[in-house]
Amino acid sequence: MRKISTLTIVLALFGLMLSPLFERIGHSQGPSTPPIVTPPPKPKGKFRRVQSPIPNQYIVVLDQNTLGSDIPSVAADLTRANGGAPNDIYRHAIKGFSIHVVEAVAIAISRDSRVDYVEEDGKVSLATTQTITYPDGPWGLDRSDQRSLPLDSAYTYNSNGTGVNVYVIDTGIWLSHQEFGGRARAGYDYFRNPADCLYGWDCAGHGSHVAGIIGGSTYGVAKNATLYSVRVFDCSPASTTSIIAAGIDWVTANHINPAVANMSVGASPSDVLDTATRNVLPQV
Ligand SMILES: [Ca+2]
Repeated sequence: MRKISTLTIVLALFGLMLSPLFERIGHSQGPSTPPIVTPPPKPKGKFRRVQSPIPNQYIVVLDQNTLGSDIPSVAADLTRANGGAPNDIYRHAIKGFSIHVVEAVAIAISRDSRVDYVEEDGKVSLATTQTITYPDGPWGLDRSDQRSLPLDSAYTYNSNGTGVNVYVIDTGIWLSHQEFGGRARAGYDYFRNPADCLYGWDCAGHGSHVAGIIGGSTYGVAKNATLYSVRVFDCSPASTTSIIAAGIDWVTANHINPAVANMSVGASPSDVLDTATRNVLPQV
């Protein structure tokens, strides 16, 4: 069972590479050892469980050829026939909707020919942030500009991210922080109304920390990038697959190129997150 501790969209590109199907061991000495053949994975069913499910919450993924404009009517049709009501609608990173129903209804919906699969909504947590004590400042910044060790106590760069839009899918950003110099903007906030003066603002700290690593004027890698808050965690370090998917969906539809998306979260394996991440990758 694979385990995802940190999921970063940029790095996820590498995670999408196919695992080798065959593995050979013990072939250099002595009698030859027959190759260990890993059987191909079993086809997944249309109702898919996750490691940390949220009871009675599901994400319905429709056939990816479904027109975005048809999704609300298909969702309404499916829930009228089986029960429940659509919650969030996804049109871009995935095609589908979230729903709060008992398991039997979710299973019934999964059997519809218009449905690709139904996945249990899952708990998502923030990656742990470790503070590194380093005599002359951030270790990561020093390390990011050199492949070989030892560290040279310097971060040398010839580009500062000017004109690049970075979407931080996280707890929001403390937009007025001096490290961001007015370059941080509210992009999306799952929890607050756009009219709220705190729309997109961070009340947990993680997203601001991440945004600082990316684009802080003193400690950031891209010191002049434009930072967009995509707020999918409220003031606690816990969220759900369906909410994260809503944030990725927004980035897929609304980003301005050239664009980079970063997501530093921990989640159990999820086809919904894999699919959404795969679909946002060519966009940013
Ligand atoms: Ca260095």
